[in-house]
Amino acid sequence: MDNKIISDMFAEIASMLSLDERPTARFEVRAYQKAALTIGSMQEGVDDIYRKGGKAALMELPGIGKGIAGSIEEYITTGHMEKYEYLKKMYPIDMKGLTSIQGLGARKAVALYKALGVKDIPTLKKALASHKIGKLEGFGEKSEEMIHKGLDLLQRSSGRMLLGDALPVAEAIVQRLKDSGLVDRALVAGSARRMRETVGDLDILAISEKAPKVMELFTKMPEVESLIAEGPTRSAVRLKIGLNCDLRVIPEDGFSAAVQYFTGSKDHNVQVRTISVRKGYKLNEYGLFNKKGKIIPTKSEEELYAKLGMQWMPPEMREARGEVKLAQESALKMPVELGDIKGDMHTHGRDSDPSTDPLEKMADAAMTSGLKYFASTNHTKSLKVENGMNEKQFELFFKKVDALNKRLYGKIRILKGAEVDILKDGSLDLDQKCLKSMDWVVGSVHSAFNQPEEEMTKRIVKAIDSGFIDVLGHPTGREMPSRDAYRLDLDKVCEAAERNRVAMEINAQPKRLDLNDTNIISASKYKIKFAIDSDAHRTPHFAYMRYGVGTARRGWLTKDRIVNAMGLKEISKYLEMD
Ligand code: DGT
Ligand code: CA
Ligand code: CA
Ligand code: ZN
Repeated sequence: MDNKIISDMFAEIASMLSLDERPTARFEVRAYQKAALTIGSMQEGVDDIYRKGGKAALMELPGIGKGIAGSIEEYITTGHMEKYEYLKKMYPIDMKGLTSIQGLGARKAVALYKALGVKDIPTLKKALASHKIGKLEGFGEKSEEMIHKGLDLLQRSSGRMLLGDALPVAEAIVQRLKDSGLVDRALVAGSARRMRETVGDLDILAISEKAPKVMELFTKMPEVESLIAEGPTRSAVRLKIGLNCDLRVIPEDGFSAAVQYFTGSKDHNVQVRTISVRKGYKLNEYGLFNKKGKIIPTKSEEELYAKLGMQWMPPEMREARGEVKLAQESALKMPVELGDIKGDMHTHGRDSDPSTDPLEKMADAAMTSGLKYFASTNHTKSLKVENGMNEKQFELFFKKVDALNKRLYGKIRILKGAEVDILKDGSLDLDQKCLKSMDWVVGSVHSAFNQPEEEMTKRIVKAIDSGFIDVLGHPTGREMPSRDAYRLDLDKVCEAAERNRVAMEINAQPKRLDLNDTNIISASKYKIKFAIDSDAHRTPHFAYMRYGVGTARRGWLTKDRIVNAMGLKEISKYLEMD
């Protein structure tokens, strides 16, 4: 669907044309603004409309005349838009980015470009740092300060936060609302409910007969830094953690529809709405309505989806990746759940790293989390920062594990393992005898992240082909927000994993979530299993498992694909097959 791209281009054309002094330009500006609005808010793709009815069908849309329809046609058929490119040559600047700053319009943006070479937000920052803007004609100190403030605001509000930082706060707020006794129901919706790896803001929904009291409680909570807006049914606050949070109080009849709507994603909603229209309903954030506009109460999301002839699906799957069609055909398989997880295949302990918790404590915490087994996988000698262990140290450590296993027999089982470094050349950081003595080996890259794609791929494939590793740890190596994934041919790696019966990890650390959802979808085409691991370095980290499970669910993985969803008996058999 090209709507967003075309709508953005039209908006940019309008702002560039607004610099034209001729009176006729004013009409053109209005026309492009209107077209941008029309296309930006349409449900159907302009490309679909064009394919069905040609240029004539485009001209039937409100505010689209012959000239603009021609531009749309040009873009759909050639991928170019001459008018846009012509104007862009005159004003080679990021008009959309710059004019999204409060206090900076198209005219001023061009003036800054001509005087100081400001092209985009980074160059604007430089100009601000050198205090040159205030001295320009038509700007002044006040204007410079306004632009500065506008930029700060934009950057603060466009920042996304890790799910692992945001979700616990959202849940604490929901708990606070419930504890107050003022609400009948409350829940977190939006991207946090879909377990997206980062969230832009929090969306909380509640049912209450005492909306004003709920709003008062919400806007005065200790988590709040400042009030953005307060209304009878909706309030918005800035939280101290640096995230905005919305609360909506909704009547009971419309609650399921509101939960469905505000859970999103937007693209999923657009598809669901199309289905509701075909069924003769109207669906929006206020409810499900029949043709006469009468609300059809639904008690749950399940009932709502059922009315539309669809299976209910977990929020994590609602990303418009084909789930809607499958749900209509009742062909959707339910993904793995946190409750399916019986073990954890990647954990650390004090025997290697003094800053982590001792093995006994890790075992206690694993039991408390309901696990039946976990692999203790300390780092190996090359990883000096984590006090990686050598062969001798592993041998001694495993005696300790044996003793502890005896004591804990029937309660929990500790698997003997390591997180062995995959060295630069693809060799492993421990000798074969040591590796053979283990139940479970995680192989991970912790160095030379900048290798070219081919070299990194060969390195990892070599490690997998060695036959000594059981799972590839955090396969792409990213750490949000600072370190991107290394360059890697994931298909080649998955092929190697398939031929060696090596699993791929879904590392559940909130800053990793590696593999991520889209990687998982690609990787799941191969006949491989996945291990969802907390990578716990301390006892509280076992709780990270939920983020890994959320990510696996976003990648549509069913329980049978997950190594650590096996019970102890089953996994013991699986490990013996080596
Ligand atoms: P975020 O906050 O950027 O991490 O992502 P979301 O998904 O939480 O998005 P947000 O907070 O803007 O809106 C919450 C949900 O509300 C979104 O997932 C779907 C629904 N929604 C928002 N805007 C629209 C819209 O224009 N059309 C439709 N159909 N749904 C929308
Ligand atoms: Ca949100
Ligand atoms: Ca929101
Ligand atoms: Zn690691």
